[in-house]
Amino acid sequence: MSSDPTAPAWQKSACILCECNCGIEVQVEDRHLVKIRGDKTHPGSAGYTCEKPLRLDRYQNGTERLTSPLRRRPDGTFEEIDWDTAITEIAGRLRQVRDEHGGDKIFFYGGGGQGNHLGGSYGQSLQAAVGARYRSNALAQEKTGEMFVDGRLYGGHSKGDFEHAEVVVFVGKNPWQSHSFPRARPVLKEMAADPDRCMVVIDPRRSETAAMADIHLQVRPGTDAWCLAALGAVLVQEDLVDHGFIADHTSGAAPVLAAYTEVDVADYAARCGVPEELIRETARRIGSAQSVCTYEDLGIQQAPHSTLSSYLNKMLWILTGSFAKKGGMFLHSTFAAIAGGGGGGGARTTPVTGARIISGLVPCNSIAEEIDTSHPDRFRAMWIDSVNPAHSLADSAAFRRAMAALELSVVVDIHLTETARLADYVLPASSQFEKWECTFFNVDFPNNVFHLRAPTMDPLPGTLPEPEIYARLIRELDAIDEATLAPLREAAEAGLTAYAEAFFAAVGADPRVMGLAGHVLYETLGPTLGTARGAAAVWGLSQLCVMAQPEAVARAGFTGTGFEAGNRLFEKTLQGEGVVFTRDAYDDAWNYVRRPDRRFTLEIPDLIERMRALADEPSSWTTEEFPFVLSAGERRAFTANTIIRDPSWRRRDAHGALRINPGDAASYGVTTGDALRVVTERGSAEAVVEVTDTLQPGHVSLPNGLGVEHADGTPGVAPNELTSLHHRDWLAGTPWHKYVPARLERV
Ligand SMILES: Nc1nc2c(c(=O)[nH]1)N[C@H]1C(S)=C(S)[C@@H](COP(=O)(O)OP(=O)(O)OC[C@H]3O[C@@H](n4cnc5c(=O)[nH]c(N)nc54)[C@H](O)[C@@H]3O)O[C@H]1N2
Ligand SMILES: Nc1nc2c(c(=O)[nH]1)N[C@H]1C(S)=C(S)[C@@H](COP(=O)(O)OP(=O)(O)OC[C@H]3O[C@@H](n4cnc5c(=O)[nH]c(N)nc54)[C@H](O)[C@@H]3O)O[C@H]1N2
Ligand code: SF4
Ligand SMILES: [Mo]
Repeated sequence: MSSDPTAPAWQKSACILCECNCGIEVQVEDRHLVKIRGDKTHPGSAGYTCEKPLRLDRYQNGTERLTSPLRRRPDGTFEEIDWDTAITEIAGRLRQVRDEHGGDKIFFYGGGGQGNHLGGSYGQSLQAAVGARYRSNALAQEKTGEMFVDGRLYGGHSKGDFEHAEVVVFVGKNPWQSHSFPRARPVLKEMAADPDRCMVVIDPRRSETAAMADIHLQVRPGTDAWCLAALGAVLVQEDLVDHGFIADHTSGAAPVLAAYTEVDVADYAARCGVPEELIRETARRIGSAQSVCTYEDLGIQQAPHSTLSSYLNKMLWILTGSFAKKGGMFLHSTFAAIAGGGGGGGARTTPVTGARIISGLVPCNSIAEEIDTSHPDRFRAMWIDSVNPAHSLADSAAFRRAMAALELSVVVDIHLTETARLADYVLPASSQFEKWECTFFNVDFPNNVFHLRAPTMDPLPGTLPEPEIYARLIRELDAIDEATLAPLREAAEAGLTAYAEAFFAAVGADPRVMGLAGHVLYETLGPTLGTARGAAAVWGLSQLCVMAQPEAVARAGFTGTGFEAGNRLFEKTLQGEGVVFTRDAYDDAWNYVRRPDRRFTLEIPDLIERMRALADEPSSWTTEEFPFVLSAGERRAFTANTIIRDPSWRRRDAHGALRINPGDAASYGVTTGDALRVVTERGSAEAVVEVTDTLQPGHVSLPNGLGVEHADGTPGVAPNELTSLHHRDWLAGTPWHKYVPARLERV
């Protein structure tokens, strides 16, 4: 412990590099995060961090920051303009698109990354102000298939109690590197060390997690649907099903069980390349466990049959009744929704191609097709905040063409990204350590945690926090009249109790207020919050959080009549520390099942039909021309999407190597450090090779987040120069980033 009285104070914040958002403490000197440590008092991470945040300063200081709004000149270069000009011109052009083509032609993409969702609350107000109807974000290239299944089965988001489960199944998930649940590495180590517990990993690659597992089902890439169907079939055919659970808690089980009865386990095992006996042994272990949880991620969500695989994955814990108990799966409370809800329901489709919209999100692979067309209903303008779609969406070239076809594009970012370089206007945001911030990745149970972070330093001159950017635009658009705002401002002066009465009365009187809620809160409650003005939206979210789950919030200590509990929760979050906002007992997971009878609805006819069709479908999509499977976008020790652009941040794997099996490497006469060319139907790129027997023959992988432009060079391959739009899930439209048919060439 340093007791140096001249050292800067430790300030509480959170890591922004993955959705865990581990609590950290930082010391700031001269705008730099000079010291960083895990925050032991954080209720979620309890002092844990991985190696990635230790040089987090490079996020905001490793790359030249944007410090002025930019406007594209006709010749494609940018000129700096002042904020007033930027706001007036952008508002004018948004109005023009709305008046000529309709507000629904203004498409919103992003609104938050791994650490910053607060700005998105105000971005929603801008959507309402211009009458937008279509939006999306990265979830629509990973989670929408799972959201569809979750929505149909029980209407909530499921997660597992990995810390206590007897059997854990990771399906296309490498938590050693990618985390995604609190204190992932210690939890994995405990599991691996305990002979009474069993870790199963389904992954074509011997990932770091697979290497510590008790059972590694090393499937052939893209064949998980067969593997998962076979596991479920053994449960059904060997009668390892929890019939009591099925009878008491589900409906529509019969057609599902019937479909499993038909599965030829030996044939499916052969298709996925896993010995039949190992599949049977695994299913028996799952079937005999007191508790099972599963975690599926990109290995199936960005691969063939992803939505079907999600369904079959969830059946493993449903058939064994591993829900709402210690070590099992659960549904949880939410502080605020990160997507539009109603995952399984709704029949909305996109205006041009008729793609299915899930949880309110346009499938990412459809975006370019909804813009770059002569169809009269095409999107004409795109608002892009906290994302880098020119790098992260499949087929970067197609996205670049789409951006060029837009009448207006605006990017809000802290850096001049690949996407920003293509925009008509670029607006410089303050970094996540320069403003109030939070995320809505609050998915824990039985105690769920929300963390509103205070700024650790002033905004970089020239930048603005998103709440202020959106407020200025919405004012310019004249979206709400002073007569509505003035009484709310007055009520806010009288305190939160008076404000709550006045706010909800205003919502009742004028439904537009709800659509513009973030903005209205910023304009009326905001001024009473001083430097925390950007946190005004959290007051509204706190109130909704209490209304949605009053008992669980009360158990967390936020009680009172009327709006009191919500006001207390809000005041607590303003302290800038992680807050347990709901407390549940395991059994309370049933409260989050959104069904009148609190039962799971097991039958999803489309998916059962596709499950049956597996029997006769091909289980390989490579060709003679493209015989390899490229996994484009693996999570490694030093990758974090494109959040840190400075290549010196990376302690290992500086070039973002192409991993390849020794036999394949030998056949091309290359060894570690040599180069190979990867060619796909969309593009080609040269990559430095890393020979490793963790990959099976015919399977190569590249990391995600590389190939970003930086003054010190652009190491690695931008993966989406190699991916195609048409490789996508038949139901959710999610891309096959993990299954890109490719060939290799000597260079
Ligand atoms: N270090 C680091 N951590 C991160 C991120 C990061 O950029 N870097 N990003 C965060 C984000 S946004 C996300 S969404 C998560 C993603 O987290 P993960 O999904 O765990 O990440 P990936 O490494 O992309 O993919 C997981 C595994 O899928 C395997 N896989 C490839 N093809 C197949 C297949 O056909 N079947 C199966 N079963 N497995 C397959 C890969 O070998 C890999 O081990 O990570 C988060 N955490
Ligand atoms: N081929 C392939 N493609 C993939 C994947 C893959 O595995 N393979 N993974 C996919 C997945 S799972 C994901 S989640 C996406 C991630 O890709 P994106 O959704 O595009 O997100 P990021 O790369 O994290 O980009 C975040 C952006 O936010 C900016 N930023 C940081 N802080 C702030 C801030 O405070 N305010 C604002 N306005 N901006 C800020 C950063 O500078 C950066 O440009 O990529 C997807 N694309
Ligand atoms: S697990 Fe994620 S949030 Fe936690 S320290 Fe590592 S990168 Fe940051
Ligand atoms: Mo992601």
